[in-house]
Amino acid sequence: MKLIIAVVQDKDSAKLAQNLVKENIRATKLASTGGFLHAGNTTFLIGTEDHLVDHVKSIIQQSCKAREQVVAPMSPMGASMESYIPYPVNVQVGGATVFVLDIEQFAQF
Ligand code: 2BA
Repeated sequence: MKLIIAVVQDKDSAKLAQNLVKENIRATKLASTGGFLHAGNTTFLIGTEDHLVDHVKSIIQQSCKAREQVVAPMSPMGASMESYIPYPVNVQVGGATVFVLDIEQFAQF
């Protein structure tokens, strides 16, 4: 069994949740925040059988798209020095960042 962790943009999370339900794939949604943009995103935890991993990845791929986002300058006063951005920059965010992990044990009580 595998645990798929998918970080997706908030704009895609409703569509992904819907498509997972449609395909009878179980998932948990967590509200999360990107370390770079400090913007809200959504993290899906999806526990699934090994043979369904590629299917789940393709559902994620079809549900999430990349977007350009302009990052406004952040003053050194309002942000920590490591995220200080002196001028507007374009970054491409997403579609989805996906991790696939082995599950040692799975139990439901
Ligand atoms: P953020 O950390 O807010 O990053 C948003 C986008 O900013 C990234 O999109 C990337 O294009 C850019 N970016 C991030 N760090 C950067 C840096 N040090 N310098 C320049 N540009 C940078 P994605 O790569 O599509 O990532 C979207 C979100 O997925 C991330 O939001 C983060 O929440 C998550 N993520 C991405 N890679 C991850 C990783 N290796 N581990 C954990 N979470 C990750």
